[in-house]
Amino acid sequence: MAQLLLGKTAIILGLANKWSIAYAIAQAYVREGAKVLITYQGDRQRLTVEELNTEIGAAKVLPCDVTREEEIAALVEQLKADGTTLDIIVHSIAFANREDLSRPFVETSRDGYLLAQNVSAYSLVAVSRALSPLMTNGGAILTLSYLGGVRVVQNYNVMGVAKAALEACVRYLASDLGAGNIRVNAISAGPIKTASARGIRDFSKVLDVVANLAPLRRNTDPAEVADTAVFLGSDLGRGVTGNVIYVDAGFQIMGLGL
Ligand code: 1JT
Repeated sequence: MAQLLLGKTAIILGLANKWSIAYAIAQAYVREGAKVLITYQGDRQRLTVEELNTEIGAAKVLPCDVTREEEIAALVEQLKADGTTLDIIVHSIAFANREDLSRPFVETSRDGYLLAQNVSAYSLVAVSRALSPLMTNGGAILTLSYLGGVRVVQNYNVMGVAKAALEACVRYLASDLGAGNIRVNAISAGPIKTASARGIRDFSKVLDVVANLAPLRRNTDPAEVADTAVFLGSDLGRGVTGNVIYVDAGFQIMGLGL
């Protein structure tokens, strides 16, 4: 089959380890012929991501902590210096304090709330503002969301509020950037056992409940999230912007299951 991203350059933010959704997306993008750039957060991640890249085959691995404006600016300068233009930006970044994903939501501290918003939602705005000028030929910006942003999902708590903000950011960014033929969308993935999710209380139970109730009677595979990211990043997605596409084995449609 023809490669869907041939001739396109994509930058992928949020690849931390081989369980990262961003890792699956990077692999799918390379498979589809994209030139892939990967960023890592902080010196501690550098070696890990460079080693992972021996399997991925991305063209470049660059530093960028999205909470630091100076690092975002340095990334832009680096890309400009290399004469790089971008077609696709993948934002696959979220963070909240562990205790904020177990205690009742009403207990969320101001610091915990702002941290989740800063890393998980505002970073999309910061990255879009800085990098969209490199999308001289139009482009696609993608982020990852979760159902907890629109429904109450026990324990998702402050991350749910951050995902609600993130999905609203997608709509406002889509409106602003549409004139430059830049599309902005989110993929709302079913729960996936990433390194971040691993430590969460009852996460295995979450996976079991979802697999039992979802129309497809199974959990979500990162590779199928990645294939939707291929679609949205490719010209096949050219009419889609400001949207949230569910890749969740259908779970989101269900009301009650017995
Ligand atoms: C973060 C974490 C963002 C886990 C995340 C996340 N987005 C989805 N998940 C998985 C998840 C987590 C819970 C859940 C359902 C899915 C952990 C680190 C911070 C960022 O509850 C039912 C709690």
